[in-house]
Amino acid sequence: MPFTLPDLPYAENALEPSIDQKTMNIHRTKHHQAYVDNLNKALEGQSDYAKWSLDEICMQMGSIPETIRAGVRNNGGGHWNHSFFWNIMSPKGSGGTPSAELSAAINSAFGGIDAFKKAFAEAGMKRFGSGWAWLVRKGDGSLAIGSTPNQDNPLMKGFVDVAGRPLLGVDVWEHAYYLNYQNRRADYLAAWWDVVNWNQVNAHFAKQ
Ligand code: MN3
Repeated sequence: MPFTLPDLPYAENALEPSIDQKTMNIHRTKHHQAYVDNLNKALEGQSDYAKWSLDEICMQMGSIPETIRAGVRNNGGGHWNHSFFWNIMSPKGSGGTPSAELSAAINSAFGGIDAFKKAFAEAGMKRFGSGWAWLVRKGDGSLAIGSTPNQDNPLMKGFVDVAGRPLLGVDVWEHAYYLNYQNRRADYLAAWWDVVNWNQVNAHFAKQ
């Protein structure tokens, strides 16, 4: 089964003013769609790997033959990251708050939610060029902040600095914010907290 573009769990304009409708439309129907199409192309005729789930593709990137790996890494990562990103956002006021369990883990790792948000935004600001910032639950259960270039993600063990299960992630490619914020990545990151779907982040955290 080829991969397909997932539906948004809310209306295209539902994240305004943090993320405007035009950005959301182009981001999803052009950029994300291109990752889906190019992932399918990269896996064409690769019956061994075409059966894998998107999670498996990311987690076992080292097993993907080098002849197709760059295409699978960039586009499989792009498909995974954007599918995840749409779901960890929700309209302002509807995303809930960090659960008691997640709050305790954040306090223990970062010294509080404000300190966490500051460190997370810093990871997004320091990512030079295009990439992502992540809150990750590592293999030992502890939380960490990481950032990845391009469309890499923390599932790609052996390819990234901070590996583990992503709980939260933000796209800091210019295509994610440039129409509305131009060069003001910090303003985008500040406004983005309004549309974080903590209920979904809690669910990711509880799964481990
Ligand atoms: Mn993007």
